[in-house]
Amino acid sequence: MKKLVQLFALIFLLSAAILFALDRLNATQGYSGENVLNIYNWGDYIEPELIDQFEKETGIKVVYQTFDSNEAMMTKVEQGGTTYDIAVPSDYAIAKMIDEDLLIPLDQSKIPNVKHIDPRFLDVSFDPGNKYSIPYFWGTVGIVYNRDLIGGDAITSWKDLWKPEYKNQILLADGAREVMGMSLNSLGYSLNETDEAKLQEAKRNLMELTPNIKAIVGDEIKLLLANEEAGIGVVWSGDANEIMSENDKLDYVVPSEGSNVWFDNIVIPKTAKNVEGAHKFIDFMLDPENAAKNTDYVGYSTPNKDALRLLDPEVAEDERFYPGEDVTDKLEVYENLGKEMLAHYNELFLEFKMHSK
Ligand code: SPD
Repeated sequence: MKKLVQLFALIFLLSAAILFALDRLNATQGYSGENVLNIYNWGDYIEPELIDQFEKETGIKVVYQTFDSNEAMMTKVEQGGTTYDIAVPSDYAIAKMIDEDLLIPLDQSKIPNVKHIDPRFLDVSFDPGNKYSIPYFWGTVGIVYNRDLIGGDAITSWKDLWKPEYKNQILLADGAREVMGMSLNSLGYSLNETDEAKLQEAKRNLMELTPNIKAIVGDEIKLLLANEEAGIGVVWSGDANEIMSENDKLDYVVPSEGSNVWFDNIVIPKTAKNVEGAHKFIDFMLDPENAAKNTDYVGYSTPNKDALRLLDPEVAEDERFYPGEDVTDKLEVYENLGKEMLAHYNELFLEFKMHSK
């Protein structure tokens, strides 16, 4: 009898250990199955109530993880350790992921709400025919500045950032394309430059900006600028929009030399386990009411024309965040420069980052 009790105790302990190990595995590798949707999105990039609403409407449980750069996202999707059903890369990253066969072609018949997207955001160069991606948000890269803290003239150009009076005043968004692009544009070059001499010149130019750099940061850039820890930030337009509603001393400008116009689209990675649920999620996010609610919360510019009509006209008509084609035509989209050149941009950016610490 004693042996039997010991045997049961052993079986119990082993089962508990196996259940614990499986739970850990799920936590690190993502849950999978028909009733679960693994979403990989930028930080601060969805209205959380929409996740609850989607779960209630569909009975699908959402497991949500965030990233802070295209590079970090692509590395994780390529490694395949965690299998995501949804990811939200930007333009050049989408082109790269298509090239590397990392995405599933979308079934357009399951996304009827695509009719709400403004046609100017469809059939774009990085994904002709929207075979793999559906627009989520878009925007520009520019400069947000605090009129009181910097005093003097308004900032209008990238070149202004190198002025000695901005010592220790600048926060930069932590992105290789953004920072290298800023430097290239300030020198009058394209932000898709591949000429080595010009890239080295752009790096040296960045090194000269070091005394003015306070920090290179991720999503916390918004809090730091809103709390006036620095007077200037190089940011994505939606982040500027969000903090400008909290601090009326802030303004946003797209620099006169030119800048980047970017598009973040929703895709389904090849390793997805819940392709059906992923299509449901995409269609859900395109519903104009949901897209408007998401836009209100996130602060970024929506490509959804019918959601735009539901927004406060003051928001929808603000040309700083909804510039017309006359402005966006002068801006550049990041091109997919190929694996090696993108790695080179990263290296140059990292060298500058180490130098500016
Ligand atoms: N906090 C959400 C940030 C999303 C920014 N995406 C912009 C990518 C530009 N390449």
